[in-house]
Amino acid sequence: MRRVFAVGVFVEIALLIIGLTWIRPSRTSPTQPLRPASSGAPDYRVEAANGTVVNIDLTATETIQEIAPGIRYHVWTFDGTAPGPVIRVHLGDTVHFTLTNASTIGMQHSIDFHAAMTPWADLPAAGATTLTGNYQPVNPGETKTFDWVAMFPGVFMYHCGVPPVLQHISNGMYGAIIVEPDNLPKEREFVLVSSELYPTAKPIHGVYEGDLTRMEAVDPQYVVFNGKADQYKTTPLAVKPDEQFRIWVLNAGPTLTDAFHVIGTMFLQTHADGNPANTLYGLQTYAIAPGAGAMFELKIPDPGLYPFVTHSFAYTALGAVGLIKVDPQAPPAPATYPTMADPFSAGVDPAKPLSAYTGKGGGGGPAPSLSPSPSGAAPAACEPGGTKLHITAANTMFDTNCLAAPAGKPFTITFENKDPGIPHNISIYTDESGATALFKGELVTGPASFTYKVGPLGPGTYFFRCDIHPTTMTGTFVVK
Ligand SMILES: [Cu+2]
Repeated sequence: MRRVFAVGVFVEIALLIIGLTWIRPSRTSPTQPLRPASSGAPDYRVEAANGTVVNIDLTATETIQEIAPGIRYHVWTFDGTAPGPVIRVHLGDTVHFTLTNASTIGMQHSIDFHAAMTPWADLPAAGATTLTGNYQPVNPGETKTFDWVAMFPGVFMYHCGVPPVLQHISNGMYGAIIVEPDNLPKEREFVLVSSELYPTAKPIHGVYEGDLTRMEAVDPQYVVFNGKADQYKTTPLAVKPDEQFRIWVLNAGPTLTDAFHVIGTMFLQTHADGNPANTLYGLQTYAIAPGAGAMFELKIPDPGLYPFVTHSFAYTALGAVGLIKVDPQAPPAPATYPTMADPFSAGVDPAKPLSAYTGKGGGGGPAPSLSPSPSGAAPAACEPGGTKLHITAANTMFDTNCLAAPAGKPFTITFENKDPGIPHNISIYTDESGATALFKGELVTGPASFTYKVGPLGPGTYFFRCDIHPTTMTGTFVVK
């Protein structure tokens, strides 16, 4: 059904939204002083590191996110939300970056910073069969660390670059990094990351997966700001009349252009890719290509409601619309800078903490450990009792730590998930590293039961787990 933008929707039950995590880098080892302010036109870059070293850690993992009211989607993420956290550094800073791949589904992931200049791959040595380098894939359970220097100011995309990149980006593996130029005036700010979403026609046990065929055909079901359709209709961006404010916009795509427009006003200044050296004045609409950004300065004199949209109207109705509420009663702009108190949601289902899905706090708790869990390592032995296996999940635990099946015969596992709203599955791996899957079960969101059909396995002692809770819901899988 097409959702028509109408005044009536503004009075929908107010959405509770949570603030998207901002990465506040821990600043260490202040090194050289910032370079002297230049005279004349703004500089568009620095030549070398001249700021501080900032530590940025991202964890790639998959979880469930509400992408439109009632639509729960299996997102692939950085740090548990799509988009991932907004990263903010200063021009000239050195980013000491670490990517941890905590994939729950055995997936390789990687990082690509548009704000960096570093090789996609190292020059291959003679006879090398695989590429190495900063942007190359990281295996599940592994990390990669490298340094880069923020030499250009602006708003830039970061994303996973593992093929098919279309799939990794469509499923949520992107975010914005702001490289703050020197002497940026302090103002109220907002960050909007636009993207398309391509869920399958039907959910599996209440959760939609990404549909690669739709991604390839550019048949999005939702076009969104900050990961959830229409969220700023109910939670407008509030500013005061005549207050100059700033919107950083990053278009993550993966494929559509964001024709960014605010109905009822004009852009005082538009900075292509957010670089103050690229300034345009008095624009109505600005086309932001996939993988590009812009920074807009606005100042709206008259109180009222001003929708922001993509002016590609086939897509506006898919969720790419929100409101700027110009209101004398708007809360004062935060005194500290950068301002982070503005409505800015990653679209995570507010009814459930992120920890319900990943065991990881939404506020950035410890990343899930991928080392073999004590329970999985416990010597468990059980004997095959036929080809119809049963297992139950309740309170995020399995009711057994051992399952057994006869060798060389197909079998079924009837899985009952008693945890309301929590997805679990069962997958079988050759060992506790989870690197090689023998069977991967689809997610089942409780309360529900489902019977998996598993093909014949050779004799051996294997490992099973829930991929969403890979360290706490584990056991031994015996085939003999
Ligand atoms: Cu990925």
